[in-house]
Amino acid sequence: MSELNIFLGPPGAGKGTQALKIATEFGLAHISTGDMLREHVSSGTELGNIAKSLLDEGKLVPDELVIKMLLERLNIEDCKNGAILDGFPRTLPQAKSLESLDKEFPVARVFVFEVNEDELVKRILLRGEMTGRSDDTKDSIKVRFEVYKQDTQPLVDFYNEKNLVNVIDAVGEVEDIYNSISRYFKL
Ligand code: B4P
Repeated sequence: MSELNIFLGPPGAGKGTQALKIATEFGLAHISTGDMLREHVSSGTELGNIAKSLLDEGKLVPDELVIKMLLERLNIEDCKNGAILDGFPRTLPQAKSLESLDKEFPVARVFVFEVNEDELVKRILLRGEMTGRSDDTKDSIKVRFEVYKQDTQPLVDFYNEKNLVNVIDAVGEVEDIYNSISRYFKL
């Protein structure tokens, strides 16, 4: 049995930053669907060609494609000790796809990152300037926030009903936020 830990939160909330640290410290696989999709785009795969314009516009890649990609990833050896899902699920159908894996890959914890919108915009635009990431633009941010509210935020209720949610105040020093998450892995 390999436990899954879901990192849920709006764009720029710091899911990727914290997922990398937690995965490294606790020997878990770090699965970022955003990173995986960007790799497909840069290697020009069929999935990458479909995903490119959606990513740039801040829209979600179709569920069936992301679910297939994720399920294949979970079969890789490094997931045996458990994994952090960074940016998956982002929709109800994606969350339901995990329910069918419950015996082998149960969802153990869900961390909901809370950050106000002004701070998110600041972080994302700064990252855009520093890395040139093609979806870190004003137009795309607006769409990404709308998509988050409509498609992803309902997952908080979905996992609350299962008593799996831990809310994380994700404003402040990276190290302090890390400490508030890592304590759940030491219980
Ligand atoms: P993601 O790659 O998941 O992008 P994100 O939500 O913007 O990033 P994250 O919250 O991880 O922020 P980060 O740590 O980097 O998704 C990109 C796109 O891929 C989506 O829009 C969608 O198109 C597609 N996609 C991905 N998954 C999908 C799915 N399941 N279904 C369909 N489509 C999918 O932090 C942001 C910035 O803040 C960084 O620069 C960081 O250095 C900084 N930062 C972090 N912590 C900070 C702190 N405490 N204080 C100040 N700055 C901080």
